[in-house]
Amino acid sequence: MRLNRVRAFLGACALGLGLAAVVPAGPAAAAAPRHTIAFDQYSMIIDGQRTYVWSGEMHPFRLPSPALWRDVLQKMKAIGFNTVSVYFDWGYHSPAQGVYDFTGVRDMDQLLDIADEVGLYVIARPGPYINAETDGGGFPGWLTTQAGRARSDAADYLAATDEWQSAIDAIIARHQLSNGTGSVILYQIENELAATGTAQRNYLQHLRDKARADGIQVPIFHNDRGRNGYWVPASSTVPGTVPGPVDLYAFDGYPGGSCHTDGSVGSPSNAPDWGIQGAGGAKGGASASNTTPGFAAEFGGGWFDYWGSVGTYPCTAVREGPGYERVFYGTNIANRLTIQNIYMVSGGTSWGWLPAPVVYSSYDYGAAIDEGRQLRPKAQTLKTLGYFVQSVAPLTKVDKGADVAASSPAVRIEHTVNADTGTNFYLAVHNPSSATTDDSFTFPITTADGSYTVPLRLTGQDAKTLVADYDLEGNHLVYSTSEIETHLPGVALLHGRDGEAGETVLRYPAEPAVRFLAGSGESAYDPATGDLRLTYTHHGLIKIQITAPDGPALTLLIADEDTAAQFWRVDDLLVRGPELVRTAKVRGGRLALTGDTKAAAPLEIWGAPAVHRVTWNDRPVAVRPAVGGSLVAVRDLAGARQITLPELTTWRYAAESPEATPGFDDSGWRTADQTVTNSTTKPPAGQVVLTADDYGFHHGDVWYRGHFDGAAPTTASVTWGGGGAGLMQAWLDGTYLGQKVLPNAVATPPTRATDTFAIPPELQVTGSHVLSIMVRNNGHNEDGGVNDAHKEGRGVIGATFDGVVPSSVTWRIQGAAGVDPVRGPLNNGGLYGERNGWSLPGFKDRSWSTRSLPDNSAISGTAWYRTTFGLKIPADIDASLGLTIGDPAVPHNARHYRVLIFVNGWNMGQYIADVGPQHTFALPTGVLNPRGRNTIALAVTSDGGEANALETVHLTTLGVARR
Ligand code: IPT
Repeated sequence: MRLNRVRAFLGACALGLGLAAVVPAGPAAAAAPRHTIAFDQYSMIIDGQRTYVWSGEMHPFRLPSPALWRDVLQKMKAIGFNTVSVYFDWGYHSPAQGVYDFTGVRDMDQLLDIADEVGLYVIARPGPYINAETDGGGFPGWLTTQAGRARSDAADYLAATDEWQSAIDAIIARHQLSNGTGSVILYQIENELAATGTAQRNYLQHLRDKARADGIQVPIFHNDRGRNGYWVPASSTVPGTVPGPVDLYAFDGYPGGSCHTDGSVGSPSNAPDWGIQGAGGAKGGASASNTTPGFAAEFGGGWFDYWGSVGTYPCTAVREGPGYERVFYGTNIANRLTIQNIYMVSGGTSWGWLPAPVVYSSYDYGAAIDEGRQLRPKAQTLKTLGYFVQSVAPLTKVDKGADVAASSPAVRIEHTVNADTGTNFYLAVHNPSSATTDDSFTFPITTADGSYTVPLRLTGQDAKTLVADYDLEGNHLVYSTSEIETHLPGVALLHGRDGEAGETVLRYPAEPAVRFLAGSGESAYDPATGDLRLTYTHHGLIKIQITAPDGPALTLLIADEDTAAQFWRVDDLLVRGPELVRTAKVRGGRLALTGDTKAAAPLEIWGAPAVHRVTWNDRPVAVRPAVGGSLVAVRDLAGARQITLPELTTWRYAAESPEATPGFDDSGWRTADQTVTNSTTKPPAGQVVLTADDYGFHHGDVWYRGHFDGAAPTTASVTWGGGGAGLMQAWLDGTYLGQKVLPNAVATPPTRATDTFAIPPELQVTGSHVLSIMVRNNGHNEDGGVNDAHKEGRGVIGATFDGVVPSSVTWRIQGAAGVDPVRGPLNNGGLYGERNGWSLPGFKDRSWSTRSLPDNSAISGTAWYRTTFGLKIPADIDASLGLTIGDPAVPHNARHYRVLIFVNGWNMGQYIADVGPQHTFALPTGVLNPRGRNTIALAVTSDGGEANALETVHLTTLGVARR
């Protein structure tokens, strides 16, 4: 077997197909431990070991707090992932062509160090195009001004991507597993490039060549938008696919459905067979490449939510919850997708001006780890699946097994077999998989051990993977109707649904001693076959000690789902009790555990026979040995104390928008003087270019002042681009004309419009005039369609007076005053307050008036509210806090105002009262100082009057844990 693989590997290399086995060259490499990364049609093979790559997506740019990267990555590891998939967002690092910033929250070296330290492999996805519901799909603002078609082989575009790759590849290359200096195992070029012409082929080849030239040695892949067979390695012989310059083929899919923005929920969908169970069958052709592992580069772990929604995240977390995970991920496992990345596992926040027009600030995604970094119930199901795929090695090399028919047509069995070990896997799922009926049935199992008829039940949205003919820590498992969660020498953890019957059959040459240490059940030994049959009902924890005359002892732990959720597999240990176990270090008989508690929790440890002293978060824990080989803490671990948060009662207040007044001095602003733009939205004939990006103002708010002499018009029509739920406000000669908002609540929201302001008769006089316009740019479009959609103009595109282009208007433009060196290019736009430091913690606001909230009137335009408060969260408490504006029970109300939320200067999101749905904004520790002073500055942009004033504002607790 091994010989074959090596031969295949050399053959592929000779063909230049780049099966990556990596031998670093040069003197520096000599010291580093070398690792090999290879693959075949079954799985990745890392250091000669077949590896199930069980990956979750998280975005460092959506969590502006490096200390919390460790928190989230440890949580991912704890819930069973061995890999994290990471997009890198070009625009997040590049405020201007040639300028790249990887400092502070943008320090990707640090992120990759932490991933390695935590023990996660990394799938690096640097784009250049990422989509990801980010501004411009990850393209920097300055890229909108290029002439050449993006995502093609246009020379100016490739020069730009070269810049980005040079910068990001230098970092990624340092962290490759192959060098022994990190844990990056895979590298993605582009994302969902669904155009397949020559320009795109050249482009992909260019990206690949550049990556290799930059020292990227790990296998390279692309993520196909659906399993279309676009960009498949040349080694594959599946007909109808498009070859590309990649080593692996990968695709994405979101077949689970999400909750609807109006609050309705569709019925469950069916899980597709996107691998060896599907059409194409045993050859593996159904994965669209028959020489590389089944690879879902993104598979739905939730879905994003839209401006104007009722707020779908809590609903999506349930719809794509435990049942969905078992049915859909289970089906993928049965289809031999041995590289599976769940998008998202920790969604985070699209803070600042990161959101693409389709999304608001929260990118919670209904994911397993919520935006406040708390584990949702679905994380526990992921844990059972993640531990399973990593514990049961034969899963990494399966073929489609013989057809198996269940006794009920309401159930379908997907059968796979590992030919080397003889291990059989049976996925039992409803037929169709969307069905949720209560079905009890049997199905036949035939393995080297003989033939059995196995009883099973499926009720609700559910699926189970049973294992037969398997070496369970030196004990031979004939089959079990409980699912395997994990095992280590001396102990195995199985699980099943509470109240459902289970049976586990093990085989021994002579009758073993069987003791139920906890829970109840029956045991029967058949000397004719050697079968030991254990029968029981899943409930709580059943502990069975099996001692065979010769052979290793085994403690079987059989848990219901709630009990299974209490277990943590950390390296070679199994720990039960705490809310979370992060790390375990054994040294000289001492075991140091770290983790979290919420309520007081018991602690039991398996797999540490030589340990006699235990610490929990560096504090000693008294333990005693228990029957069954575990250690048990004598007293419960302490839980978290409750915390109290200050009321935000006193606010300082100042109005701004002086740009609206005729006498405002705009002499320092840019004069609009360009006559050519590469935006897809050209100005009307006879008008200068006005689009903000052409003048270097890429994010947030931008002001325009149009000066003209003569008669004032009766109407002014403005074509403008504002992204999702964008806003425009206008004044003539200091008089407020009103505001316009782009409509929302549809999957592809309009991102530009032409709107007309009627000029009040009293302003229609002859003289010198100034038309002041403020446009809020809620993001550049993504470029999913490869049609330069990100180049749609932002700000004012064109203006006509009484239907014609006015002959002599001098336009001046002002956006952000510069780039915040700490908070980065996406933190600020061009509000007067932002340009003058009002968003910053150090700003002196003592001369401002005081206000209390809710306020009872608002100006038209923007006013700021600032407050300072202290926090005294104890050092051993991880308090996840948020800021809530208005009534969270009402997704949107009739108030026409919106708020930019600056916390210690960080722009943590935008509240839009009449669009919604978000009321609560996560404030990550690091942005927030848990033990010191904090400043909140709210920029409130309102239509004015009593009805459009700021509502209540308070701090909220999103989760409290002790660690
Ligand atoms: C796919 C993208 O690859 C990813 O970047 C993100 O946008 C995700 O979906 C949705 O959150 S796009 C695909 C579903 C068409």
